[in-house]
Amino acid sequence: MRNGIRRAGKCDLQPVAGNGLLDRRALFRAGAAMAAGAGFARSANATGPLQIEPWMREVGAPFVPYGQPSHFENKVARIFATLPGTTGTGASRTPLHALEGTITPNGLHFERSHDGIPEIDPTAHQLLIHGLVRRPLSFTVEALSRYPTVSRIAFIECGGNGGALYQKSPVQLGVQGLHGLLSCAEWTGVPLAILLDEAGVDPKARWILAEGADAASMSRSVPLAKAMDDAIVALYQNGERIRPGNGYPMRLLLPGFEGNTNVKWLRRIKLTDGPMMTKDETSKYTISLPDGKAQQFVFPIEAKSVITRPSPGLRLDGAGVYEISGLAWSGYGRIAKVDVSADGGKSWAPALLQDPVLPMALTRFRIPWQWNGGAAVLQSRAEDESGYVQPTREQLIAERGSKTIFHYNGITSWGVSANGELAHVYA
Ligand SMILES: Nc1nc2c(c(=O)[nH]1)N[C@H]1C(S)=C(S)[C@@H](COP(=O)(O)O)O[C@H]1N2
Ligand SMILES: [Mo]
Repeated sequence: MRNGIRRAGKCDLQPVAGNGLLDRRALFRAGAAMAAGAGFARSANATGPLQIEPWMREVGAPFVPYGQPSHFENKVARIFATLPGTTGTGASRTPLHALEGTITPNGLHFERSHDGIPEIDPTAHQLLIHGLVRRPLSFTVEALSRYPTVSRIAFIECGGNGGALYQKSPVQLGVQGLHGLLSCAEWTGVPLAILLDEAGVDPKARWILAEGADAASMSRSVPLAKAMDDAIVALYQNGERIRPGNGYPMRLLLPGFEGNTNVKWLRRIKLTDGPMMTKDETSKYTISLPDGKAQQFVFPIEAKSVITRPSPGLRLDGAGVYEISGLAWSGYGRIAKVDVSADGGKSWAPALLQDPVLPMALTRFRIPWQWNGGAAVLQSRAEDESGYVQPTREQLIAERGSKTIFHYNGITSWGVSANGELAHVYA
């Protein structure tokens, strides 16, 4: 497979599902043997003795204060668009097809901003906690840094991610274009419950309003129960200060809740007795149903998965054994299982889940596949620990209609043609 997709070797393992899916345990048991028999390494006799390469003949580059990836990797980049006539509102998407493991490097974390990225002086920024509390409090970044901190690996997915799959015919994009409003990082900060306890929550409080310091003043209402449970006022992203595009100097992290509620550039939390019905939770982020009604406050992301490799834009280089790999996640907890199909959903085989499998974090899955060089349709189907199973696209649309763009978590299908090319298809 070109473009760096891993290709394993010939092996005589028996298929466990239609169209060539092999036992996931082969990745452990026979992984080395598969590679050894593969013939992808060249014979060392044929390549001759090791040469002194040009880069060994001169002193290497000096140190730099902040490192960047190799320039040979410069195609591994976000893609983005802003709405016509604006500079700020739009999104950049994570190149999921080009990444491995489960953690998104900070420079590739997706960004969704309703009015650009504010340039916030961290020494001037404050977080106000007020409303139904005994005493309103204001925190500087410096003050927050002295509170007990926790770290947590969590995905953030925009509620609009995958929205193109509600359309009648399959939009011809790859996994980055279709599902790239999804990233996962280790977030570090102060549990919001500690700050709310200090302010003294009035027994009448039921919700919080969280507001950002951007020009959009983006704000969302969230049940107090979530704020007291696992919400974090995050200051760090993968060990360094949060990037400007992701909420510097602080953001709200609500593990498993739709991206929009994870308010960036957080400046205000107001405790209230009910939701505030802000523009961001009435005109947007509601699910329009076929009967004209709308579902509001749909918070957790339902279980979802997608195959990242192979996927459109990448290409299979001749019949043989390949590893199918992808990501699964759920806002309701851990991923329990991912099944993969190579025949458009007729038959399924369980994929290997790579450790660690964390609640509300991305989980990597893998399964070996013997491609016979013919047509195939690759799909993945996640199940979370609540027992909820990712629906097919038909099931999702039968239930919800297709008037919305939000919370698409149906199955995605990649069609493979005999020339090894992949395309987004509806199976
Ligand atoms: N203040 C503020 N917070 C915001 C937004 C925004 O525009 N302004 N966008 C929201 C949306 S729609 C999403 S999906 C997530 C995206 O987080 P990220 O940009 O760090 O990936 O941030 C949310 N928080
Ligand atoms: Mo979003």
